[in-house]
Amino acid sequence: MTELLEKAKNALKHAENVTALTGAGVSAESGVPTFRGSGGMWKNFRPEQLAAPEAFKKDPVLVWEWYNWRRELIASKKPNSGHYALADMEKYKRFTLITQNVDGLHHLAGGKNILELHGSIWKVRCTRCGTTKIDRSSVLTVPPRCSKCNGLLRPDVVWFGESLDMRILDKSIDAALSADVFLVAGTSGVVQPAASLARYAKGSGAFVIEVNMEKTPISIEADVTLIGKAGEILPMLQDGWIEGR
Ligand code: BV8
Ligand code: ZN
Repeated sequence: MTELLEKAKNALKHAENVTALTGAGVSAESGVPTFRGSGGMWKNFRPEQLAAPEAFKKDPVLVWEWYNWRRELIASKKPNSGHYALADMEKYKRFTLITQNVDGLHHLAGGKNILELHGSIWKVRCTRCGTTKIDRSSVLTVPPRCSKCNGLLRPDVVWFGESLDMRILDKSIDAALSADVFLVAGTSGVVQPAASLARYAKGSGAFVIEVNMEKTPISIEADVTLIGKAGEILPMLQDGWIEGR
């Protein structure tokens, strides 16, 4: 591992543009269950069954009960050393953080240049008038109604089968294509189009570093795959980008 770690740190030391892509694994050590890990189940439902427009149409109360369960759980969690290490990188590099996570923990850790590819659990959107607002209360009345038009509110996240916000996706692709180092942490590399960003970065000459507890479909693009916890490995990488100051 140390040889791979040194290789990764060296790449970070000489990089000017660094782009990171994170997934649920980066929040795991904060106590937020991952999507496909064992803790991701809720009342025998898999996330993919509830994070979908059809599920919301069929039973908005059930979907809102799931989101309230997640909001309440996440509201009690704090960023971990992996979040803080990534937030720190912004001080030394031209850095863009792309996250698939909707938990807001990268912001809480002090990150500024963050692209929330799949939206935020702390934002709600009216299904009738489209008004969006940030609401950080840990539990919402079910189902929540719009203060403007009394329309049904939904979580302002991207569900399976829904297209992403093209402005955010375009910025993410640009950040992948312009990266000297592309750092992928805590994602199973299953969900598209997020998982393809590593291939775009690789294709345009980036050095790709993967941090995960296991190999993933992204590992084939990685120059270095560091197996271990993001909360432990990302701080080890940190002196790579500080040395390069
Ligand atoms: C789209 C927001 C097209 C909601 C999420 C059929 C029909 C339609 C689309 C598709 C289809 N087939 C495939 C698709 C594409 C689909 C998709 O990718 N499906 C997958 C399941 C195959 N994608 C979509 O639908 C996307 N939209 O394609 O639109 C389109 C275009 C035009 C018009 C209409 C449609 C939208 C995808 C977004 C879905 N929303 N979340 C919410 O959160 O409530 S995705 C969800 O998965 C989360 O965002 C999560 O972050 C994300 C990815 O999962 P991971 O983050 O990777 O988490 P996971 O649990 O999988 O893995 C955790 C990893 O961490 C593991 O590798 C583990 O080893 C590691 N780990 C654990 N602990 C640690 C660790 N690593 C380090 N340290 C640790 N301590
Ligand atoms: Zn409304």
